[in-house]
Amino acid sequence: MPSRNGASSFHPATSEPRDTIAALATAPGRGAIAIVRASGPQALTLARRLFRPVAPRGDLQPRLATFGAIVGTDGTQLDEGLALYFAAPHSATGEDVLELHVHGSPAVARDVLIAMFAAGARRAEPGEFTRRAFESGKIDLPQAEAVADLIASEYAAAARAAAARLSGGLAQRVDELRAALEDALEELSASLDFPDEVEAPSAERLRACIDGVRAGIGALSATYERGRLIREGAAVAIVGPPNAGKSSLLNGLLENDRALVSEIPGTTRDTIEEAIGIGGIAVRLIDTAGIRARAGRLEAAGIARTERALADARLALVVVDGSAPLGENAQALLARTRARERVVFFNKSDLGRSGYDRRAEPERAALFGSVRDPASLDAVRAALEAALATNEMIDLARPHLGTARQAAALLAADRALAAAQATLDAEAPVDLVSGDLMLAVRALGELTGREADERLLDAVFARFCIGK
Ligand SMILES: Nc1nc2c(ncn2[C@@H]2O[C@H](COP(=O)(O)OP(=O)(O)OP(=O)(O)O)[C@@H](O)[C@H]2O)c(=O)[nH]1
Ligand SMILES: [Mg+2]
Repeated sequence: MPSRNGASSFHPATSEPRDTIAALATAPGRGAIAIVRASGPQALTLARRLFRPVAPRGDLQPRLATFGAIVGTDGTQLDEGLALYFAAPHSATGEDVLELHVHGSPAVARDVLIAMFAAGARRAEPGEFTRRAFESGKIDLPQAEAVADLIASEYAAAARAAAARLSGGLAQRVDELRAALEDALEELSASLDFPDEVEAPSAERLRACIDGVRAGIGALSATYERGRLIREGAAVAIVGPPNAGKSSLLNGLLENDRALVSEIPGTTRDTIEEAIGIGGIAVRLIDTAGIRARAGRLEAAGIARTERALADARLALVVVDGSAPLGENAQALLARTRARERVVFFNKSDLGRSGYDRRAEPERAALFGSVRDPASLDAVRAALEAALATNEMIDLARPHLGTARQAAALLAADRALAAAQATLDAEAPVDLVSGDLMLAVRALGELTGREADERLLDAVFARFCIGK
């Protein structure tokens, strides 16, 4: 059955008839509506038993919402709501699908689900709806992974990237690379089968093929690195001398009094981490103990953690007191963060500006303000956003990798091709590259799901929630 991408089924259909699965499709808890969904050959049977349309000719039409009563298997009315029926193969799973939209009470949703079980459905496993969509060829494996990522994404950038991957393209690109290798393999095997009639492909021909595929793999792999910021977010370490206002800045950016603030230098002893979204990107803000040269033992332990956080951070947010002349701790910290990516904030503008006015040339672009002024907080947010966005974005319109699994599959393919290249470099007989080419073909097939075995699929779909 052709999917919307024109790809054929990825997975051989099992010969045994499938059962019908059911689960709550909306988030658990109270809401305006709850949707209980079933997929499988019994979907229409469930509708006949559990749904009574109000209109006289209210029989369920595929893809048309019908209003009526939802009843238990004993005929008790559970709620009023909508029934939506999708006939196979024109549904998300490729199977018959029934959705019952009821009022969003956890009790009603649970009763409707139990009624579905009583009428013959079985509780769906995590990700089983999406898995059925994959197995019926509606989506490929990277698209299924994009569904999980889209649902899991908390910030706009990650959601947009997952949405872009949902519309496909990666599997097609990988298929092209795979097809090039399969062509070469076919030529090799024909020359082995019919040595008198078919000439073996030349080493040059194979080399060109492998080079081309490795270049394609390299381009795709680079998108994984570039997507790191979107996937994992960025760690931003707030560092500065004691009492500069680091914890106040963390609280201001979070709009929440998360960290203890006091006029006593050395208030923060341990690093504190909180996530916020800045410019649609997940940012892990890390408040740290103030850095100063002469510190007691406990404070020194805190400073050691600060140093670690600073070393690991994607970006340093350096906070100093700009109201007074800079002390030696501030000067030392500014000097040693000059070589790295950072945002410098001269704080406490309400108290004076002598520190800011006498700042050194490398700090000319520094921000000046007060954590008590919302405009300053906006300026810090904007500076963080600008610093994080620089050339770390992927082109969402082009195929790009989304998961570590996909990156690992590409790496495996590339390793096999590197080995094939080494064989050619050693001027060995060309047919000796066959094994490595086959390994590469297999790894690429695992990426798209065309050669995925049960274990791999179990691992992919275990990441999903129930009902998806
Ligand atoms: N007037 C004024 N006071 C500020 C400003 N920012 C912070 N403070 C005060 O400065 C003191 C220190 O603030 P904190 O946020 O605890 O400073 P810190 O950098 O986290 O200090 P340590 O954790 O000790 O390293 C507190 O009394 C704050 O209220 C500001 O912009 N203006
Ligand atoms: Mg603090």
